[in-house]
Amino acid sequence: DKPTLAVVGATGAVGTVMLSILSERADIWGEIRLIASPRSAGRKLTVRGEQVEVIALSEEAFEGVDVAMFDVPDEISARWAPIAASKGAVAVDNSGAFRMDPDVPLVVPEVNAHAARVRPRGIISNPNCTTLSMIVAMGALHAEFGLSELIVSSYQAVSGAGQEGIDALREQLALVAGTELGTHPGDVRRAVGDTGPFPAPMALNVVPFAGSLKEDGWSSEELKVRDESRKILGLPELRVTATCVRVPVITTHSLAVHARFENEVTVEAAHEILAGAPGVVLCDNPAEGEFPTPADAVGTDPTWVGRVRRSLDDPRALELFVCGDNLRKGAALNTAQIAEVVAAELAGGAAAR
Ligand code: 2RA
Repeated sequence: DKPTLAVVGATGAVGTVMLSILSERADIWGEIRLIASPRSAGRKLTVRGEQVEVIALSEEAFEGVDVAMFDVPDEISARWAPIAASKGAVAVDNSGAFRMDPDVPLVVPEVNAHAARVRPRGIISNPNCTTLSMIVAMGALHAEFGLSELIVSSYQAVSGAGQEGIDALREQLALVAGTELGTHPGDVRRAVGDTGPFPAPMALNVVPFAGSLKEDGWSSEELKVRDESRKILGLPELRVTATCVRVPVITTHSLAVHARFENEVTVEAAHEILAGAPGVVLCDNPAEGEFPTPADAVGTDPTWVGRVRRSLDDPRALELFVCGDNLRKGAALNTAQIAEVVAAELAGGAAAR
C-alpha cells in the first residue's frame, strides 16, 4: 500500500507551492490529506489534478498518516508535530521549532539524507530557506575540499516574509514607478509610508536586516545560517559569518559566498564538482553574460551557482554566487524530498541512505 501523507498548512504561501510540487513529482503517495486551521477547513484545493477538501487541524486528523509535513508558524509546529508523531506519523517540519534540537535531525537529502533515519522524537526538521539556498552547493564542495570557513552575504527575496512581504513590495513598486523618487534622502520612505513587515522601504532599496534582532546585534537569520550549516554539514566548529540583506526581489534568495577549505582549490576542480553535483546547476560564463540571477532561477528546483573565482589572496578559498528559489528548494521541495526519503525507508527501499 502506498503511504498516506498529510500536508499541514496547506493553504499558506509555502503550502500552495507544496501542492504543485506534489502534483509534479513521482506519485508515491496514497492518500494526500490536506490540513489547515479551522478557518480554512472546508476549502477545496487541487493536488494531483484532483479537488481535495481541507480538514481542520485536530488529533484525529493524523489517524492513519505515515508522514506529516508541517508548514505553519513555530508555535503551531511546537504543539502539533509531537502530536502527529505520537499518532505514529513521521513529522517533517519546516518551522524553526525543532531545528537545533539534538534529538531532531536537520536534513537536506543531497547532503545528509542518512541523518533522517535517526529521529528519536519522530520529527525531522527542514532548514531555513537562507541556509537551503546555498547548502547543496557547499555540501558538494565540502565533500571534496573540506570546508573550514564560510563568510556569506545574503540577498533575500520578500516572499521569505510570506504573502504579506510580496504584497508590500508590489504596493511600493506601484507607488514609485515612473516617479523620480530615489534621488533625495528619505524621499522613498516618505512616499511609501507604512513599510509592512520590513523595517525600511523595499522598493528602490536594499535593507541590511532580515528576521528578528538577537544578542550582540546579530539577526535571527544570520544565526540560523551559522547554526544550521554547522549541523547539516556535521561541522560543529565551522567558522561561519553571515550578513543577511533583504532586496526587492519577489522570490529567490541569493548569496555571495566566501568559502575557505582545508586544501588548496582550483576553479576547474570546483566547476567539475558543481557541474556533477545532484541538485546544482553550474552557470558560470561571465564573458557571455552567464551567471545566476533570481529572475532566471525563480520557479526552478536547483541551486544555481556562478561567478566561481579563486580568492586572490588565499589559494584555499573560493568566491561564488548562488541563487535558489526560497519557496521551492528553500522550503516546499526540500520538505517533499525528505518525506520521500522517509517513504522509501518505510517501504524498506534503498533510497534512504
Ligand atoms: C526569510 N528566511 O527570508 C526567512 C523565511 N523563513 O524571511
